[in-house]
Amino acid sequence: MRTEATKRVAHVFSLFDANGNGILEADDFDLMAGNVVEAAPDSDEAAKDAMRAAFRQYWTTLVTELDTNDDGKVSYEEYVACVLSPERFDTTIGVFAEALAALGDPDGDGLIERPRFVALMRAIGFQRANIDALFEAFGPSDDRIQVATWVAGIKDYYAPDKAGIPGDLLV
Ligand SMILES: [Ca+2]
Ligand SMILES: [Ca+2]
Ligand SMILES: [Ca+2]
Repeated sequence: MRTEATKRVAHVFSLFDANGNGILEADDFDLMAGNVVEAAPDSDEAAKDAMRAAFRQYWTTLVTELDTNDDGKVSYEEYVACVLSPERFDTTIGVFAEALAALGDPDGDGLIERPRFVALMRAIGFQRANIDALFEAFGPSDDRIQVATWVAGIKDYYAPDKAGIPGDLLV
């Protein structure tokens, strides 16, 4: 596992601990899903439902795969031990990436304007300056990025063997 990859997933742990008690639990994901959906007022209900479902699946996968002491919560130690195992997380991360990017593209033209991207990433909790740096790294054209670029970027973010990728700008 690359140091950069560990830093990336550690950062996500701190953001996904939405209620800030140092441990991941179902409440965190409900809270986060609510914040993210709220940041996409123009999206239709189907896209919002898909996002909520993706957060639920994310949590279910985490608690199923990582809750080694079986207390229904995921500590940082449990999390970091194997969140970067691609065979366990590829599908869930893929669903999550597609749902998030789709939420940023309410008109379905395959492009995401910067304000929508910023709003969603702010809702997750990333820093504004880092979000802008990431957007630039995605090579925007006319201040818009491709949905597919963002999906690929999210998947790369969780890849244990990747370093020097746009996602490192978020950490
Ligand atoms: Ca928590
Ligand atoms: Ca646990
Ligand atoms: Ca669009």
